[in-house]
Amino acid sequence: MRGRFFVLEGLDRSGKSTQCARLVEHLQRQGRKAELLRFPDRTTPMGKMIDSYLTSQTDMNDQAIHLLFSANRWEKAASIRQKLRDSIDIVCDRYAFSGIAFSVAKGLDYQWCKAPDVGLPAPDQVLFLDISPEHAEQRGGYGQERYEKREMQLKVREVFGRIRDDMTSAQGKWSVVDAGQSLEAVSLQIQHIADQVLIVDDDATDRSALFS
Ligand code: DGP
Repeated sequence: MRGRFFVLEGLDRSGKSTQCARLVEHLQRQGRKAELLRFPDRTTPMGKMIDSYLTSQTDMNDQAIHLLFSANRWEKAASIRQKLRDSIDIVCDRYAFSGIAFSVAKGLDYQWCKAPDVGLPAPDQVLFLDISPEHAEQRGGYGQERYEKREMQLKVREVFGRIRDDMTSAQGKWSVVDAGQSLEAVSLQIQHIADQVLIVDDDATDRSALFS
């Protein structure tokens, strides 16, 4: 049976990375093959350019960096599809939804931002870890990276709301998890949602291409 593709999205410091690791462990405890993936993948040549941008070592035009983030996901598209075919579950820390949210928050057009990611492997389930920017900040504060500022995070959260509406009307699978709860409570909620995805008959739906 095909592996399942889970995407965790949310604001900076919403707990995505911790919860991704926990979900991988949860799937593995059930005897499944599960792997963690994260975007941006800063290890590839394109990822290194993204890293340099995020740490403000280089500047780039908003459109150019948007396309670079998308290209960084396309670099992995074939390998994601192959792993899913090989019955490997993928738990992905950010995906195209972050791509849209951050660029639209900077003022770019929504449809323009969506276009480069059309056709990427579509997740079976998106888990959006929702937290207010104020609450996120209390978790040790933001670091030095470019987008880690409250005004930006507020706008990003707003765009994520628009994406959620968009996905829901397109029958995409998008669940909102209250990330302000305890670590354990968030994990349990995520595991519950993931378990529902595992029992759905895989052939019933075709989720192979994003936004199409
Ligand atoms: P992370 O490694 O998850 O902390 O992400 C680094 C930063 O990059 C974070 O502020 C969110 C932002 N980001 C992630 N994906 C994208 C994307 O596709 N486009 C843009 N513009 N920003 C992104």
